[in-house]
Amino acid sequence: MAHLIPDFNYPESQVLIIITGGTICMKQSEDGLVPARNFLKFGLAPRPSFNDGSYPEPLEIVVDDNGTRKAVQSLRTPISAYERRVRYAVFEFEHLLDSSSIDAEGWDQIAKAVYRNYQLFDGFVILHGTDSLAYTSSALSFMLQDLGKPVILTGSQAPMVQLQSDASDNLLGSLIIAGHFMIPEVCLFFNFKLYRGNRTTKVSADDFAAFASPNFEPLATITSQQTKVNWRNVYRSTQLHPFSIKTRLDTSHVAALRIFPGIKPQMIDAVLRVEGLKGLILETFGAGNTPGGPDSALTRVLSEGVQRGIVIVNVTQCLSGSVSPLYASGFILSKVGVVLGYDMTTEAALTKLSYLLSLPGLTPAEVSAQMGLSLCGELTELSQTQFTHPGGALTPERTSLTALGYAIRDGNLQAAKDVMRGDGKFLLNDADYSGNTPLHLSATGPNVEILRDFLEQGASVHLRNREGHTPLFLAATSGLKDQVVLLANAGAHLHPDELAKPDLDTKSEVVKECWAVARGTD
Ligand code: ASN
Repeated sequence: MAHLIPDFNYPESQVLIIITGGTICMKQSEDGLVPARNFLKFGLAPRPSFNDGSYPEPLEIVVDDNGTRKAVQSLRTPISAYERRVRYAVFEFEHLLDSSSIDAEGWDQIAKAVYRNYQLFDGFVILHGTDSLAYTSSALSFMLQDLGKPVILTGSQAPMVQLQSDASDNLLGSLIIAGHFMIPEVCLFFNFKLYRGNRTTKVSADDFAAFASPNFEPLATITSQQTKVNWRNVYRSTQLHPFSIKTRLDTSHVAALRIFPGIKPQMIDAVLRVEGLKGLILETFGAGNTPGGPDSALTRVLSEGVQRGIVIVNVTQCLSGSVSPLYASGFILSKVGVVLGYDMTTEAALTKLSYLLSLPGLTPAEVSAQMGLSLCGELTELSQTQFTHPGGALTPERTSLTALGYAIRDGNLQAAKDVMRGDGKFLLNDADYSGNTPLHLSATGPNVEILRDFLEQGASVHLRNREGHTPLFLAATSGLKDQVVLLANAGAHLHPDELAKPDLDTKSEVVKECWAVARGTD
């Protein structure tokens, strides 16, 4: 596996922990377990694995839409197996929740907290109850768009303050991954496994192995001291857009219904006739089957619902596998306009439908079409017999990186492409001995098209080299305006440490101009 973070002298990373509630931060009360405030004080500061005792300076976080900043206490972990410390601060929801009460408004609060603080932190960990964790993880995967940094949701089955608990392992694992690995996805970490958030489902009410991702293998696994990242499967946005959020999912006009032997068509009809209903997730048997045939009352009810403009999505009630028009009973559903949800979980299908229904101007036919496509890795499209990604490749070869260095220096796009797509491929986000990734190298190269090519393959704009510099910083200090503009448009920003540097001492007008663009003051 690639040494994404070589083991020397990297700058410490900064992670924001957003606390929404859940068992992890709960304490016993007369009425049972309830979330308690000041988790940093009672849950983290007293534990050596979360606090190396250095008590660093407070960190600034943004707390509201007006950009109000507040300095809050930060802590540092001891040095990790990758010779790096993770420094973190905590942002606690004003009203902490048992996650069974979370709704679209709560999802908005999380998305906004990430958005406001996006440029200040390298990664985000969200503490959340387990009950609706798979729903929230799925929802956020659609809401956080063109994400370039890790957002990891976690929680626990037992409170942090309980003697035997999974809380410490889950939080520490999340913090380490968010602080070390540039996995730009909404993920769920539990019981030593990192999953793609929109592939998860809660499978146990009390076991520490509470979550599974039945149709998609974990993105990473922690085994003793090692974190093994399955880089091939990491999803990267290949759109050159900066990070943005979409809020206000429409959860008020959707429903989910599970088929069972003997279900009455009138029951389904009653749900389909609920005032204002726009979408229904239908959990069917096996590979997508319902009772009755083409002429059955049940098929008629579904067909009429579709004709009235309701988007009905077929997902399986099995834990794993995909729906398909394999059997006559499933085939007829597709024929009357019920959408195949392939191998989506109910959680992903429901939140995706809520997301699509909240977009202005989409017709039911357009929503249906999108439901059958993968928007951010939530389903396996039929053509994807094997998920591959241009960034995922074979074992890294330093020789390839050297060859790439020459191609970039010479501005030879074809040669750069040949190296990237040739046999001796390395990971797109791999780094040389100075910690420079292909994007760092191309940010200062003469041919901006090479930079564009790497960005279009999903290269991360946020990785920093050993000196703590981003590709944007290198391009700006080199006075390469095209490169600076392209990187900024692709979501790059200067790291707070780069912004904090004393004002640039240069006579070069073009460097000054580049700095203005990079700082966002242009
Ligand atoms: N009821 C809790 C919650 O979802 C369960 C948990 O976190 N383990 O908030």
